[in-house]
Amino acid sequence: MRNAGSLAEVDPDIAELVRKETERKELSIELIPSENATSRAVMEVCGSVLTDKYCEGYPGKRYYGGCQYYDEIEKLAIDRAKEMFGAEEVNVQPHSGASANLAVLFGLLNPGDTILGPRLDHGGHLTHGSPVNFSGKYFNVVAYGVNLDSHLIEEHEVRKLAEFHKPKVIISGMTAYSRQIDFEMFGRVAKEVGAYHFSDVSHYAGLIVGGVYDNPVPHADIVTTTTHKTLRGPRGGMIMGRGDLMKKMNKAVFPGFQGGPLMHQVAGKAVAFKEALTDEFRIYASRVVTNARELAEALQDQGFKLLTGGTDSHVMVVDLRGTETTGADAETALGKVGITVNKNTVPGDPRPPAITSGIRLGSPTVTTRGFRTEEMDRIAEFMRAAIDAAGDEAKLANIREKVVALCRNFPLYDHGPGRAHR
Ligand code: DSN
Repeated sequence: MRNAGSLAEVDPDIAELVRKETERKELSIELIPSENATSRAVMEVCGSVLTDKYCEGYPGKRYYGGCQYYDEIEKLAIDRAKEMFGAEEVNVQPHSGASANLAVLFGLLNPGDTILGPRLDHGGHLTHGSPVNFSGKYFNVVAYGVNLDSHLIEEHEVRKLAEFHKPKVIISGMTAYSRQIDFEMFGRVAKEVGAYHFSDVSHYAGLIVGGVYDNPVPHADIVTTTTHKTLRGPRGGMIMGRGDLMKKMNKAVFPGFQGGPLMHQVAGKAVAFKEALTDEFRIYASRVVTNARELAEALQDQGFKLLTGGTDSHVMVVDLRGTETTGADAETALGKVGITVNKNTVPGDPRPPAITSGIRLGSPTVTTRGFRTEEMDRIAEFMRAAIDAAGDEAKLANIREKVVALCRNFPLYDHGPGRAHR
């Protein structure tokens, strides 16, 4: 018989961990740029009865009965996604950004074909051709990097590699690149060498929808994104593109790589897309960038060096080369005061990926909780103080108290800590 008890009754251990995680997030400054905090409405639908259903196939063409409401849900998600990005066709079923990218590469290419993608250690993603990932194992990968002085992507580097290696796909999109990516340039070079331009805007999607970062859709054959970063939706991925190519993408997603779509997540995407199409979201996106720029300035005032000297987006990378602090040291010291960041390689990093010489920061979650430029200045002060105090537990505890006090003034889950999980 189905258990009708609440989570706290059925599994107090997990309930307690959910409570602790809610408290951790409420009382810490979340600067991981790929994370955010979804709305109550998104959490509600993701924790709803929709989690129970199999809907293999697509709207109107399912392999299971009882899918009529799911067809409507998926169509709403697709229509809203088309409106957000001006895309011709959309597939909202990928379980994640990695699943979306897997489907795109296998949908467009045959194993052994050549792809030109960004280097992982220069800010690309595992699925853009890393040797430890399917993308690097099944395809012949040529990687472009950023200029080692300016840390910017340069057209002549992309063009040179494209002309020499004649890839079938050129990937644009980064996970640790703070500046505007020139999608038009990638589209132009791809056309010149007869390649598809595949753009992965997982990091920038919310900024694009909010009108504060360029949209690759007019310049790319296929665009993928996750839905949970700046877009502030539930965890998941999606694929957008031209009608003719999307037929291949749809087949690659299902039955190519996935079985039943996670319809509670698809519904969560639909809800998040509705939220993202509001004026309020446009203001949010613009504040994300304003806050990131302020944080970048304030960190530099505190003596930190930033790759490219700032940001045009939500993300920035602190370059710790030439200091005694490693990325791992900084992540640990900041973690002790309740500032969550991730260590990150910098281009040409002399340290191994488990240590690194950088930390990656972003403003999406702190902007969601209502922080403005004044709070960005305080974050920079806390970061300087925490890194200088590394190893001094008393000093770190003192900074931690200040972080908690600041967070208490800006509740993240205004529907009440943990309530969305009940
Ligand atoms: N793990 C994500 C990020 O943090 O950028 C990319 O998938």
